[in-house]
Amino acid sequence: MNNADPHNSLLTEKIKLWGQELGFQHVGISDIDLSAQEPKMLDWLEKGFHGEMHYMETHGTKRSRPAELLPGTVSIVSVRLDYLPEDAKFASTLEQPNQAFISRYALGRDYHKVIRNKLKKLGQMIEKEIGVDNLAFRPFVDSAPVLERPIAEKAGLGWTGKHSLLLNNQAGSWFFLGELFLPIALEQDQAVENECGACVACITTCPTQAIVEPYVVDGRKCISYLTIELKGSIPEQYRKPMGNRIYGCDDCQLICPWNRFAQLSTEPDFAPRSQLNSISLLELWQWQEPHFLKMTEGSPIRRIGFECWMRNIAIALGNAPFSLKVVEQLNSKLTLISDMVDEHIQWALEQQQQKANDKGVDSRKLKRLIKAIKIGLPRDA
Ligand code: B12
Repeated sequence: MNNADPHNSLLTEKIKLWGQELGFQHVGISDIDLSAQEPKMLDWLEKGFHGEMHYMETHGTKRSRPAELLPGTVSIVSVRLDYLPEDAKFASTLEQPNQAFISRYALGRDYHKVIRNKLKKLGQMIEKEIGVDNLAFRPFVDSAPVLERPIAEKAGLGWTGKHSLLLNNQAGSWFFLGELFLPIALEQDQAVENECGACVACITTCPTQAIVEPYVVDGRKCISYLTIELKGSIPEQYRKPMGNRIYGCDDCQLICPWNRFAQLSTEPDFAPRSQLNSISLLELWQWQEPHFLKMTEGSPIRRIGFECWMRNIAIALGNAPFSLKVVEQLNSKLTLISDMVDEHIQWALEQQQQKANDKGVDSRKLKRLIKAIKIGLPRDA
């Protein structure tokens, strides 16, 4: 380290260059002072907005005090990795209720591994440059107690949108964040201006009204939480608004005007796998557990496990237009997976029967239907 240059300007420049060479679209640097965020974070937890994401509360102030997580940390390198795949047409699946909608971020390889590997390389390049063995650096992506969005905001990667995600006026929000904690003083970047203005599109479009005030998401209401984080039964009031969203939700980003400027990902690992950008609900419903594990290998989807996957698809099938095929397929999985999934199948069958009634399905068809659903439904409809 250079005493004449306490902020290591040259090293800072090199880190940014190397970060871009490794494939990150934006590299920024901040200090570790998150004291302005801490009360807001504690307030969010106090209100219970984390629901069953107990990992959000178990680490105390480590999340808002980076040096408690990694002692000696004085600077944080924040990185942005765009994930919007080239074949971006699949948002149209939201209008096709027999197709499955999976969040754009989850179509390719698990981003945790992709970003962590790159950040580790960046740390090793810094180690080599300054000639220190075992430099106390650590890469983080999502899975550690780190306030990633506020850190990236301090590092100038963008501003916090009203949906609570980081937005950039040249890149929208379709990107992941990652950080490299470092025990070295570096030149810091400046935060940028908030450019949301009077726009409230993300707030009004949210299917479950999860953005309870500008910049604050009640996690318990967010479809992303309900389909990915929640392990048990999905509260009934959210099932219809889920539509065909079976893994995460992108509505607050799809509506955001800044995403007109989103850049396509150049990362081959984020290209859609297993045709998950264009696949029918019924096809997914027929996957047995070993097939699910095979098809989601290396994907973030695998993390939710087969039971929650089937729970989510059951709801989407309940939301699909009435069809005998759907009713038969729902029935065929009853008692096979778990009580929790059965309860969602029953709900889906009720939705299907309701739609059959509304459609005035003719008696011959209805007979076949009732035969098909005789194990599954209340008989009063
Ligand atoms: C928990 C979590 C969730 C939860 C809770 C969401 C939330 N808003 O906290 C759930 C499961 C719902 C979720 C959903 C999604 N997530 Co998420 N999630 C996280 C995680 C692990 C922690 C976020 C956190 O700290 N929350 C706690 C609260 C306290 O933080 P907060 O919302 O930022 O709260 C702040 C605001 O309330 C703010 N605030 C309050 N009042 C005011 C007023 C003003 C004026 C301002 C500016 C701010 C402000 O202060 C609080 C404290 O900083 C991060 C990764 C990480 N380790 O940081 C990823 C992360 C935020 N998620 C990410 C993504 C991609 C998503 C989804 C898009 C995935 C999907 N498609 O389904 C959705 C988007 C939903 C949404 N609108 O938030 C990315 C976001 C990238 C980006 N561009 O910003 C992250 C950074 C992961 C990553 N490494 O890339 N997520």
